[in-house]
Amino acid sequence: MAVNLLSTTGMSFALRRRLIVLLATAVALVAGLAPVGYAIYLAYKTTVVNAEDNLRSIAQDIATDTSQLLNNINQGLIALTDLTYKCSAKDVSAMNTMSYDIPGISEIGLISPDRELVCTGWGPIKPPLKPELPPPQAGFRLLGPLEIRLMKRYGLIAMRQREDGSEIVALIHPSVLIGHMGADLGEHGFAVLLRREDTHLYAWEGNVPEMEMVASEAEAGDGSTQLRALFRDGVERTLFAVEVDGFPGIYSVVAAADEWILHDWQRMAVLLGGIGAGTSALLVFLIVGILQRRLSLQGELERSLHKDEFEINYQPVIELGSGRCVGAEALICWCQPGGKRVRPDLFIPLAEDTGLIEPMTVWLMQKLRTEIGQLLQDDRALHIAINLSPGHFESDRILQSSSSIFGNSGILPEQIIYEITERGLIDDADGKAKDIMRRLQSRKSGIALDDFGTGYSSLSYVETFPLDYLKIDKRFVDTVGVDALNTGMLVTIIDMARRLGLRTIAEGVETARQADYLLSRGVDYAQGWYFSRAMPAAEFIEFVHTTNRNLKQ
Ligand code: G
Ligand code: G
Ligand code: MN
Repeated sequence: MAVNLLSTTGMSFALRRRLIVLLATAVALVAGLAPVGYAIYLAYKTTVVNAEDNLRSIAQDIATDTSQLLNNINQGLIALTDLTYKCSAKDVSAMNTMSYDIPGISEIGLISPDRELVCTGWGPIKPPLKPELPPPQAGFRLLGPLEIRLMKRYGLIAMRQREDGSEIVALIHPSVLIGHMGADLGEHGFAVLLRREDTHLYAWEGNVPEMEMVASEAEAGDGSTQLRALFRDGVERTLFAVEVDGFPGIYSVVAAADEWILHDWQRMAVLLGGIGAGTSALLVFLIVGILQRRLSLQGELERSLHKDEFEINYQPVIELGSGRCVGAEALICWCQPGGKRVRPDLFIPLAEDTGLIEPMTVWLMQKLRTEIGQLLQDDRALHIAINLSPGHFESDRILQSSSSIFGNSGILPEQIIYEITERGLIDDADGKAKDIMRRLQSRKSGIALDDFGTGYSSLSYVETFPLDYLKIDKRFVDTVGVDALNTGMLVTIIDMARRLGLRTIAEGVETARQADYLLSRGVDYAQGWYFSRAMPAAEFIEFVHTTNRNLKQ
């Protein structure tokens, strides 16, 4: 019977499944990565701020140290104002003492007004040297770095002009400054002194490439200037420049490339990124795993319905007074290929959630029509009970499908009992469910309340809905002869049903004692293993015949 049962579900299952998995994966990725992304962003901000503070304070330290050093040298040169050109022993000794006393000075010399080096701490220079020097200039100044040929090294020269035009020069070894600049600034970082007019570097460490262009410049407070500059080596650097106090135009400059500034952050980002990726992967794994399982069960359910892999088991219902079989409850059963049977309580809730329950019930009605239609025609006293779900009461479709399936099947509407379960809550604010039940009843079908006493609104159901039967749940039947207190509940339920004019069906009857007790209390019908298990149609038909034939004899 290949009806298109899937027409109600719209989009193809495979497509929907892929979409859901994709969506869940995206959600899991976002949930796992977003917090980590934010943490990485915050860490980035903090790292940059810290690194810049660090660079600025290095530049300031160097400026302070340099200021002190140059000040000392300047003071020393001022103290030597009465040196004579004679280069006497006294002159030489004064120069020597000075170069020992003042850190940073490695040599002192005297340049005559006609630009000749006449005297040093080593003694008179004979004949005098004529070094290449810039034109004289008043006060203190700094030159260099110049290559000092004697030493084959670079040095800085501090000069101070005297009133007669002569100059005292001090040779400063740059290592003094470099010592102050020993901070580790990474492969592309450096610390230098810089003179504004000629952008000349006074002291350096490593290779200092020429600056190509300055991208931005900002006063960073504390008298320091922050720059972003591209250099000839193609590396962009952040620089801080601080003017050396007391020596206008001379700057302490430190520079570092991003790789140094972001070094710690990069390590942290890798770590956090790993954690985030791990979390996401775990989430994706879990969510997709759960979905796959659920979706695959759902998918299998849909396919099975197509392939007619379901069966109906009929559980006989016995009239307690006479022992007659008055019909059966139709229970759907999922018999997977390979003989595996799946219990309804595993797949019915899924079918209810996915709306598949409607085509399943349609299938069940069609199937029972072919299987026991003849039996029901032959014995008009027989009933068949069909389980409905809360979803069935949200639209008129059950009215249409039942009348079209049973319409001219030979099965009379009064032979059908619809069971509504108490487990799923029917919220009937608009009276829709009640209306559907009334219309089923107007065809003379019966309405039974299933699982009575197991839900939270048993009494409100009884009050709200137009019922014909009450099915007493197995757990009350189980109390017979065992649990006096709850037998009280059983008695109460039976009495209540009688007062409301409802016929009673006891479920899960397993012993003769239970059956006798229920009969003595006036229960009308019973089903359960004491009478028979649920069974396939052919066996059920046989069961009806033997049970009822034996009674007639
Ligand atoms: O005896 P068994 O374990 O098969 O019990 C089946 C349970 O599943 C019953 O509680 C019954 O309410 C439910 N069930 C069985 N068949 C159907 C069906 O066709 N539709 C609905 N909605 N429920 C069913
Ligand atoms: O539709 P309903 O929810 O009443 O389904 C009854 C459930 O109880 C089914 O799972 C069925 O297999 C089971 N059942 C039916 N009769 C007996 C019985 O006598 N004893 C036990 N233990 N289970 C039963
Ligand atoms: Mn039932």
